[in-house]
Amino acid sequence: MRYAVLVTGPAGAGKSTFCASLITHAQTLGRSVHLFNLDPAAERFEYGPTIDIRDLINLQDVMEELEFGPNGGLIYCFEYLLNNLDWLDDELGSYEDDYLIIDCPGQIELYTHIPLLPRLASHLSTQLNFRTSATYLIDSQFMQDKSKFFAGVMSAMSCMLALGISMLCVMSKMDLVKDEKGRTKREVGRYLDPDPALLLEDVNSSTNPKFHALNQAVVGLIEDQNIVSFLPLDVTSEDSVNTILSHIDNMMQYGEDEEPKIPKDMDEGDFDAE
Ligand SMILES: Nc1nc2c(ncn2[C@@H]2O[C@H](COP(=O)(O)OP(=O)(O)OP(=O)(O)O)[C@@H](O)[C@H]2O)c(=O)[nH]1
Ligand SMILES: [Mg+2]
Repeated sequence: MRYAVLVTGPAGAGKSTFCASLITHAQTLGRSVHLFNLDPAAERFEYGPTIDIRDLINLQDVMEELEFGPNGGLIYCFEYLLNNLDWLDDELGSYEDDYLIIDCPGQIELYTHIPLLPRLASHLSTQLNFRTSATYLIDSQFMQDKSKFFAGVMSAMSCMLALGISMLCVMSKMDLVKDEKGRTKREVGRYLDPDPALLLEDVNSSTNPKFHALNQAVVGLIEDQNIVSFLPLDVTSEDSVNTILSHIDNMMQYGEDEEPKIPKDMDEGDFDAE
């Protein structure tokens, strides 16, 4: 079985940093995971990607040669990828097991307005038989007030609907919102798994009464869909990265119908693998 996890989220949310820490952590567990860079504008990586869209097409070239601006150029790069998916198929090869971490670009309109990433996700799952999932990262520093929390939840939802695969919401950079005693600041912590009633009260207190019905509807949506809970991510903590990796594994049922592997120290002997 092959697995792929799309690491998504707005610009600067910490996607590339998270990808690197997932890979480091998986390696300490003796697991083999591969980085797939899907950002044609990426400049450098802590880990060299195994698969890299820049090997197919480079944003700088597109902007120079076709005179596109940065956003039009990005869309061009993605359309080019979607028209040349056999390149991706070749790059992916036909391994029997594989675990890909896909570092996505930060322009969320690529997932929500134009179906570029959704088409890629569906190619991976239907054509290439990957179990595919996503994570959506939101920067904890943006979560310090409720209107931003609302905006964050709505963008996470629209991403999930567009991708149509299971998605884990992650609040990143938790190391930046600790108080002097090392505890998560209350105004951020309460958004990890917020109480809808309190949320409504909070947000109503600062909005024009005209919008209270809308607030109610949004809170209702948040309450009904389980998306509202965010897992805290602190890349400086191995435990935190481990927790998120196990949630991702769980979401894709990683390893559940895997062939039992012969432990390393036994595979040279005369054992029958069955
Ligand atoms: N303190 C802290 N800084 C972080 C963390 N994650 C990312 N950063 C910083 O945030 C900035 C953006 O991080 P990236 O990982 O490049 O974010 P990204 O989502 O990949 O950004 P784009 O690809 O440009 O959309 C960098 O300066 C990182 O060093 C974190 O967990 N804690
Ligand atoms: Mg990045």
